[in-house]
Amino acid sequence: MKKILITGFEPFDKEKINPSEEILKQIDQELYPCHIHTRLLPVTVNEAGEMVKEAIESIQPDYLLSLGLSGRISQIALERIAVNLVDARIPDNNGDQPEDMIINTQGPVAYWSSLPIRTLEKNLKAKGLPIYLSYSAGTYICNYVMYTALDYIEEKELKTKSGFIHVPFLPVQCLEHPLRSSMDLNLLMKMINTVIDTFLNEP
Ligand code: PCA
Repeated sequence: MKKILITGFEPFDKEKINPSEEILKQIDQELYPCHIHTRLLPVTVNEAGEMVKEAIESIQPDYLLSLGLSGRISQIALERIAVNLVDARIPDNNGDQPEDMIINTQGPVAYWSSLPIRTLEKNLKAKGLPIYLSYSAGTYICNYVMYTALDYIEEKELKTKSGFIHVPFLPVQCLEHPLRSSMDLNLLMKMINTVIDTFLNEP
């Protein structure tokens, strides 16, 4: 049976919830003919990278899907690229705010997502889900986790395919952000189900 690791993040930046954490809570492992592992990551430069590496090492998943919130998007963003940089716009949950921090001084400038992006795009659009291909996961903790995971997989020569999806605010969060877009959790769960199906249908 295939092994899929899905990560989400704790709330950050004054938010009380993070949709990526709510998605992890809703995942019903019984529904899928595969092993689903979930990990909730802290929004900290110090810990998040180490935690994702430990999870990859202990689980050795076929797929790693990392999820995070972007309050600036109105559609689900399939991230295509992770850059070797942390340049934090706001402090993380430890109060750290790195500027121009190279994640791995020996590493490449960027990694492509190794997920089947075009198949995901096709399958998600076929389900009527509003998604787009994104060419920047930012320079904060989400990009940091995406880069760190791909770099670790490369270093250890693992077969794990790995990538990142950013999701918008949940509707309740927009009470505090009236001009921002949101997406219902049911739609986000439809997205997760389609992504998992896509992984399971890959050879
Ligand atoms: N989003 C942030 C970090 C945690 C999260 O959910 C980001 O886009 O970097």
